[in-house]
Amino acid sequence: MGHVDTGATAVISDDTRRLVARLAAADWVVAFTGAGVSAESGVPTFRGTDGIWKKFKPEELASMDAFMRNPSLVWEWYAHRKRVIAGIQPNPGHYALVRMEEVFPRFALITQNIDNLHRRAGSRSVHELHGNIERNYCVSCGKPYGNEELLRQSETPKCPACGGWIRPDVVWFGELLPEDQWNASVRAAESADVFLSIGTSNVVYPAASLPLLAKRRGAFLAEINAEVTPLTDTADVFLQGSSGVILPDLVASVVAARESAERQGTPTHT
Ligand code: BJW
Ligand code: ZN
Repeated sequence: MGHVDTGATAVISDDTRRLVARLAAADWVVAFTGAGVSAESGVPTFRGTDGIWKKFKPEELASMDAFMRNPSLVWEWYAHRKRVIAGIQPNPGHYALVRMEEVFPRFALITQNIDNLHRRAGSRSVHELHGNIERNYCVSCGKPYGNEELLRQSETPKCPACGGWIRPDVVWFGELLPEDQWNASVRAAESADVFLSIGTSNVVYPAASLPLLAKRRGAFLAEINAEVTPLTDTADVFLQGSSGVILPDLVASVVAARESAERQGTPTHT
């Protein structure tokens, strides 16, 4: 356990060494992210000691039933989070994942996060499993809406076209994940040489089945998290700590290892 310490007395764990070696030789890498990756930007996580669901019950806010029962309560909660997210910035963990996209011949980023910070950081191959808080749509006619026009008004927005309620374009409990994003994520998980599960509690399905699928299909499974999760025992390596610290160090080590392999004429993928 532990992460790469780049200080004078570098302590590199066995798990980190094994992961760097796998990534140095990898062709197809998948990163699967959760709320922990955005925590260092100031986006609260869902579960755990500082999680937002210590204060709010998910079934009272993150479901269609909850929304139809009390649209203004649910909209207000999202409007608040939309404003918070608009005011914060990606952190070094997000930028390290942008770098990974440049380093590996094939790379996909699968995220459960709705905050759009991966795209804002510059990642391009992003599959969003749980939607995006910057988008909204009418529950009656499906018409899409951006945030700007809706956040200017104080009341719960209704669709000018048909009068239906407008909701955030996020996936609530009991709802299906966007089919195209899900299918692309399954294909990536099935193909990955290395699958990185980063900053997710791995308890929300079907997303949490992706690391297991990847491992079953032969991927080397690495977990990076501040705490142990239900996935930890299954993972081939576990790097415990903050993604904003571990990921930049990891990318730097992998880039160095790939460059050195190239200089020595060693093929980087097997
Ligand atoms: C750090 C760190 C740092 C902190 N560095 N690490 C039994 C009953 C009812 C339902 C079900 C059931 N069993 C299964 C279900 C289905 C349900 C489900 O899985 N429920 C479980 C919770 C039990 N799933 C669904 O309903 C899904 N749909 C579905 O299954 O459709 C089929 C179906 C159709 C009809 C009927 C039934 C089924 C949809 C799931 C949608 C999830 N949506 C949310 C809300 C999005 C909108 C919003 O934000 O408001 O998505 S829930 C919430 O959890 C959000 C997240 O994407 C998701 C995952 O959370 P994540 O990212 O893992 O965050 P945390 O907070 O849990 O963890 C953070 C981690 O980071 C921790 O481990 C920390 O240690 C770590 N960390 N700082 C590194 N700096
Ligand atoms: Zn409408």
